[in-house]
Amino acid sequence: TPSKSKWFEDARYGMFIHWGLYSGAEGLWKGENLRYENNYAEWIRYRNRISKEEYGELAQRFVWDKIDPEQWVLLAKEAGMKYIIMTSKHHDGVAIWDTKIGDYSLSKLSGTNRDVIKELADACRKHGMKLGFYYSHWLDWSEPYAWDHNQEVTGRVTDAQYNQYWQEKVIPQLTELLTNYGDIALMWFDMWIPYQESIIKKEQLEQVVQLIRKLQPNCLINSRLGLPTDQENVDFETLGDNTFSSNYIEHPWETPGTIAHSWGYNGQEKEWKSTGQLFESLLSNVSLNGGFTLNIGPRADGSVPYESITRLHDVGNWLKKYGEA
Ligand code: JFZ
Repeated sequence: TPSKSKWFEDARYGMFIHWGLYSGAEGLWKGENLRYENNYAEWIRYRNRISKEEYGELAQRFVWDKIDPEQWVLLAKEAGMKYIIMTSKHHDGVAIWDTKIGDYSLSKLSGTNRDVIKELADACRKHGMKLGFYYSHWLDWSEPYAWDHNQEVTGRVTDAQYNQYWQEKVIPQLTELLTNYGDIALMWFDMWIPYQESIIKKEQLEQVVQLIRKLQPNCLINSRLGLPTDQENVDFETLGDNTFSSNYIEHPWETPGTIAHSWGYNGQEKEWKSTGQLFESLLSNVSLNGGFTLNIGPRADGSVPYESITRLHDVGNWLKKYGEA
């Protein structure tokens, strides 16, 4: 294993944070949550066919006096986690940082001068926490030339149109994320089909790899970028969510798992995993040479639900007592 992934293989346990405009919807739109193949709160725009403009109004629900990313870092530390992966742009296409690429960002929609990604990056540096970004490259429901996997919202696009989205949004936005926020420990992409079955071209994915290697040589890239794991350009494998591997895997790997059912905050959440289930994911992965990235979904005011805090503390207290230092 190349030494740049050593920290990741030692870390084993990290925090995933899903936080975006969808957090303000809390899993409901005008009292409704339409049925779909998944019931994820962060999919509300797609599921309920909300227009880009109306969806943007959710930015008014963010409570800036209360939002404090340092609290997420402190919670991760208490929980015994060694890295944080933050959603910088989810499928809804909204940039959580103050992007100069277009005006569809949380900062501009809210009319605030705050850049939550900057604040989080500063807090991570202060507390010695590794920081990575989730970036939805494949899907972007806010762009007519991007993609949703059923082409129901964005419509059918040509290869040339898709490449325009790629060159004019994906590459410049990734450049910002990899330039303006200090050391980025990893980039977590999210395409769960092989690129050959998608609209994405191999060259486009390789362009992303080259960009990351140039701007942040130590930054790790996960396998959901879409390129095969057995290649130079993927540094760790991301297995299907909430699944465990049943056998030892030599190369670095993790599974993402969410503490509830949704990844983003859902006010109607009913499926909280038990602390025992969380231990099971963590310990079985670690015993097979893998890691566990446990997701929380803070509210639009930045607060973390009590159900999450208690579970994180329970695991963290056990790690303090029995975990490897
Ligand atoms: C994706 C997203 O659609 C979801 O909103 C969340 O961000 C999650 C981390 O990633 O959902 C997936 C993708 C792949 C699998 C499951 C959920 N999978 O392979 O089992």
